[in-house]
Amino acid sequence: MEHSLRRELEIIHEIPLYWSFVEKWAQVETFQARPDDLLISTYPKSGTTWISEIVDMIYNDGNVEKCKRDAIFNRVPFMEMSGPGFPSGTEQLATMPSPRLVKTHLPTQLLPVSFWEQDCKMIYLARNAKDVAVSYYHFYQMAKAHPDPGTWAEFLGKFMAGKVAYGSWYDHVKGWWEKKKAYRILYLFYEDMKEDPKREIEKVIQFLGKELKENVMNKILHHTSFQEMKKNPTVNYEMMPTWAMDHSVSPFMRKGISGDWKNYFTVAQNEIFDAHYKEQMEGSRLGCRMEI
Ligand code: A3P
Ligand code: EST
Repeated sequence: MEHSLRRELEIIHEIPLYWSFVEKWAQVETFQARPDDLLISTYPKSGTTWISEIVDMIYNDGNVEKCKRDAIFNRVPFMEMSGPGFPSGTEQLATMPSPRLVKTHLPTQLLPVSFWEQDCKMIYLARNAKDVAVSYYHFYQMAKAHPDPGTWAEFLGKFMAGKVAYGSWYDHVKGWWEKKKAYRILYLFYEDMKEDPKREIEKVIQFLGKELKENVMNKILHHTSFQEMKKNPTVNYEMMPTWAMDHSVSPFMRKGISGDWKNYFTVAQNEIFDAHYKEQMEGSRLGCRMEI
């Protein structure tokens, strides 16, 4: 299975993506968003699963048992996902009762237009580029749909050039930052969530127009901590078949920290990265903290 799954990425509207997603692209493009959908958008490896579990906990009033009803990839379907052996995200969503939680990694220009037309609320979570690159490198190794990442140095080069699934991190975070000006988007940062999860969860609750009791907040904080999520099979992706993801190569819930890039970047790589970063982010007011 491994050999048939690991294939080069294909290009769709100038963005590299898994061949199996591209194959069903028409379903994505024509996807019908509903006004009460909540879209959770991220560049891969930015804490998608974490924010998804937080939002599902808020929707279920902190009821842990309800949140354990199914795997996260069924509770919060991955809209553009499709591949042999899985129902596609759009198929899952079509039969799902409202209000739906929808996961995507798409850059703004590839998002189905119905989300803009319906003026859906959206939460965008960004994480600093260096930690994303390190996390993505491990994900490429454990999730079998990816092309061989090569060495860390090779992968880092591809990441900087935007030659990875979902394309350029820089364009992704900047694109969503711009959309925030005209649409209902709550723009959050992984580093802020690590620093003060309660403060960030409060922002989410307010954005959703909900009110939660203090004891519910405490339950959410505990249940969505890295330690709890790592051992929770409904969120740690151990419910995915091992032919698709091999946690013995690298667990999905890997480290869950900020600043792990320091263990991977050489001094030279860091200098080159910083210079390239400055160039790419020139003129944008968006700032990510590389550590906390
Ligand atoms: P690392 O590989 O750096 O550990 P995504 O869900 O977007 O694929 O992101 C996965 C990354 O988020 C992984 O990063 C994972 O460990 C981290 N993560 C998942 N749950 C987390 C949590 N509750 N707290 C902190 N980090 C978490
Ligand atoms: C890609 C990004 C992401 O955030 C989560 C997942 C989970 C499901 C993965 C997919 C992915 C990458 C492609 C696959 C898929 C399961 C089968 C498919 O081949 C590995």
